[in-house]
Amino acid sequence: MRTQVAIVGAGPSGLLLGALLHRHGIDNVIVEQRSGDYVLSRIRAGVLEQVMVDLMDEAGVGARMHREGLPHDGFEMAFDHDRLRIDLHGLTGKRVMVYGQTEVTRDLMDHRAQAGLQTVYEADGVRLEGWEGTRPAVVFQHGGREQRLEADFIAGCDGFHGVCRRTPPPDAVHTFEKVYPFGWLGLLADTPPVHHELIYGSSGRGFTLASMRSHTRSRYYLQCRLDEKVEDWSDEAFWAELRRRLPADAAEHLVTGPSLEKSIAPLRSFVAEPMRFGRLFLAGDAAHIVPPTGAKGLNLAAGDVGLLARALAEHYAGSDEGLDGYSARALKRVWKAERFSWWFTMLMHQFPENGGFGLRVQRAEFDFLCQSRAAQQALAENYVGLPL
Ligand code: FAS
Ligand code: PHB
Repeated sequence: MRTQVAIVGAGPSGLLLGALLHRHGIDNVIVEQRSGDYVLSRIRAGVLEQVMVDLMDEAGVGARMHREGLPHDGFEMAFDHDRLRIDLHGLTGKRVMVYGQTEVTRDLMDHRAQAGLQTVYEADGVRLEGWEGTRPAVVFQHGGREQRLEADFIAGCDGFHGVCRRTPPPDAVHTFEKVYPFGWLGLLADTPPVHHELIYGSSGRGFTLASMRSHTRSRYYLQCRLDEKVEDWSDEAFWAELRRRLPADAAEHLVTGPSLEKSIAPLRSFVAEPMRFGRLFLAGDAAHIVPPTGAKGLNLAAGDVGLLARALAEHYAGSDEGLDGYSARALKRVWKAERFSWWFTMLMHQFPENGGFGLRVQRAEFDFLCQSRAAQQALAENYVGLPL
């Protein structure tokens, strides 16, 4: 098999890159280790920045997002029972789009199938060859035999646990990591959201996020200990704890119901540098992870993919300036999102190890946000997403 760009991973990064390359007339094949149903079953991000919305439109897959997505002009922060609305549109002129990653993935998969683009699902033992030279290849087992996909370039879009970042020699990859001492217990339910905008809450019992997927489907998160298991949490226990952590006037509107999905996600900040190794380019979670507090993970992945698609199009038009500058340019945006996601996580979560002083400093930061439009504007600019 041969193509121009071999993409490893059929998550949002790989699928969006494939769609953008197709728009530029660049042939590409995706090699994915799991089934399409498995990829669709993962419940993850919920908020899209304008950069992501624009890229979905550029890829020609934005119609359902605009039809069913919920444009949001702001969100709320709550410290115990004090609330502050961050007026994203008033402070930045921009808004965000509430539209689940599952739907983004579904739209991209449907587009890929309709365009007749090849995706190899359930590929085993994926490994990369020749990425240091000019004839890279992705080798894998499929249909009971070894297959070799030769390409001009390989895009490593295979997420945090993928093979691509682990392919170059360890001393060629410089990693930076911070692991947080808690996780997020998430629950999805067909119940009306508790509020028309997202509420990020910090209470003595821990962090809470009240989000949504539509006017009839809610997504909630509770900060939980790393030694907790999903089976420790019945639906009733989750709803009771959520009600205790939400501001009282929001909790009054809480509608409970059976969970459609419950999962615990660990939180980490992680960056691998550089994001290019010869003809191998990393994008999305393969290169970086942020704690989901700032709703940046999926959006950072989209930013990488937008830069990489343009750089590859320039290559085939005769210039390698974009490819040569890809890693440095992507990392500048990545580190700003890493900082914001870390800052917002440190502000909103409970860190018992920081004692009373830590609690007072968090409260002082919230009080300063309440009194300073400049501080709110800085938060809003980061939340709506920095320019590509
Ligand atoms: P993904 O991990 O989504 O996709 C990588 C793909 O590569 C997968 O399909 C995988 O099966 C495949 N793969 C892996 N190894 C392979 C191999 N060796 N060969 C072939 N294929 C391989 N972000 C937010 O903004 N908000 C959130 O609330 C949020 N919640 C999250 C919860 C969890 C549990 C996780 C893990 C992430 C969450 N994220 C969130 C971040 C998430 O949305 C990612 O940023 C997003 O999925 C990134 O997409 P990809 O880079 O495509 O990586
Ligand atoms: C979600 O709806 O899943 C979501 C929204 C905002 C975040 C994290 C997750 O910051």
